[in-house]
Amino acid sequence: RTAAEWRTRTIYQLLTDRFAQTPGQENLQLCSNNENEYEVRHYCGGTFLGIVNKLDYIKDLGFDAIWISPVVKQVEGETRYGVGWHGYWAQELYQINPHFGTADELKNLVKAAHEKDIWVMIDVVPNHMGPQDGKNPRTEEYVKIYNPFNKIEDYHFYCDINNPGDQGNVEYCSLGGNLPLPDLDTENPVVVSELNKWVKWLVKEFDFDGIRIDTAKHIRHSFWDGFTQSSGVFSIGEVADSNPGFVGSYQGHMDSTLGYPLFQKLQPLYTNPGANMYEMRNAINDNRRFFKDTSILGNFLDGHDQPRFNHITQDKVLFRNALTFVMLMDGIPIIYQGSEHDFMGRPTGRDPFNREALWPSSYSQSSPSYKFIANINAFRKVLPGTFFSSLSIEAWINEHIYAFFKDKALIITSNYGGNNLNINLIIQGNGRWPVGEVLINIIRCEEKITIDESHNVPVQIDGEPKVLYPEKDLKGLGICGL
Ligand code: ABC
Ligand code: CA
Repeated sequence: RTAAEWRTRTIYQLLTDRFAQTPGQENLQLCSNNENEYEVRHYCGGTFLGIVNKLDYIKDLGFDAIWISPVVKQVEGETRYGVGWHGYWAQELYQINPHFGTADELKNLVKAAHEKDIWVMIDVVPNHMGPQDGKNPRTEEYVKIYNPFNKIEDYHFYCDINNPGDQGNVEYCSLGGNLPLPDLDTENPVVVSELNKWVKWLVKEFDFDGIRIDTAKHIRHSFWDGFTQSSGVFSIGEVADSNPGFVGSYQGHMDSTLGYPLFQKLQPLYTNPGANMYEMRNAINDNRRFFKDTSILGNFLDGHDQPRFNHITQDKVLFRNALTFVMLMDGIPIIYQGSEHDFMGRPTGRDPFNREALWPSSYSQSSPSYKFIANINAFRKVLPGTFFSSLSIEAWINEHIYAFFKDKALIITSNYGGNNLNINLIIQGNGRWPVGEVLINIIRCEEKITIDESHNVPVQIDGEPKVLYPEKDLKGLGICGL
């Protein structure tokens, strides 16, 4: 699948171990509401069969793609940070993690997803292998357990990443702090061709539609040209950095990246009514300056490495504004599992607690955030291709409000939160709509706004987001009962 094909999709990020257990073999007590830091770093029993069983839950939520955690076999040893339940600690690249199921079950998952028109993006980790606690990584004894990288010369000389400003340090040294992840020597041509061969095999064998590349900033840019080409599918790299110039420099070596620079603004701006929305203007301008194509950036509000949005604020009006922005701004929205039930990652909001099992939600499809997300996804589904290919245009801004036009839509978000306010605004239509045209708010269908005699849009802001669209263009499409 190509970038252009992915552009119209929305991605649900799920952690295989935490999403759903195999039907008939559930232990729903396992990992539910566990606040013990050590225990939550262990397997909770989610499986590929569990995902298959809950594909309709994802489909009804309106997603047409999923990003699943890495699937390869992990190092099994106990460590100070628990075990590799998350999938980022590989031992055997050509075997499937038996905790999640068999290779055939994984193939069936992809097949079942495709039958429901859900694409599958696989998380791949070419930077390092899994850690072994309390052992010297530069010994034959240590590296012999890995496949295919079982020789000392397959790895960089051990050092710690301790200087984030020094790209040499970031690329050649080990992540993981006091439990170092053995860093592959991705300058060694043998290692490079082995990794390229592997990703090609993985994508073909299981029929994946895209790859999410872990730790993209920890390998030199030029490595990615061959790697992404070998994969043959759309790629989104994780360059975990707030500098748009730096993150943007990776686009081209891979199709796209996660929207880290925008994310840096989203959480502070939408969780804190005191923050200044003019920063959003700057962030969007910076994105356009430094990325070749912002329409395919993987935008997110939170994820398994970030604090839960709903931990930072419990104001659901703010959450709905942030969701509206991230799901309709230029880019491919990525929504993290549990958002639809307002999970907050108790008690800290962060790793390891932001990776809750989903089963305590009982997979309810009637919770307010589930319905809210489903509604926006349904709206995206009926929009014409021009919505996704055209970039947003700022429509109105002040310290609290960020509103934008995108194709025929006018999207109004703010960070006032739920304060029962009532502000009247006139947004200039700039000739976009004829006098008398009726716009309907697809978030609250009873709200309709008529374009005034000066071609402008008179709106009343109460703190909730608005997604306005010409009513006549929605006829017959099932949105708001039209
Ligand atoms: C475990 C424990 C942690 C413990 C750690 C040492 O070991 O759980 O509590 O602190 C996997 C597991 C983790 C595990 C790690 C290490 O492995 O999921 O639970 O942590 O064993 C990817 C994945 C991530 C995965 C790995 C490793 C990589 O998404 O799930 O972790 O395969 C860096 C990397 C990034 C990585 C992330 C976890 O660490 O670059 O690829 N994610 C700064 C740095 C970033 C750094 C980030 C950490 O902090 O510039 O390089 O990411 O959050 C600014 C902040 C900055 C921040 C930027 C993005 O935003 O001020 O701190 O970036 O606003
Ligand atoms: Ca590296």
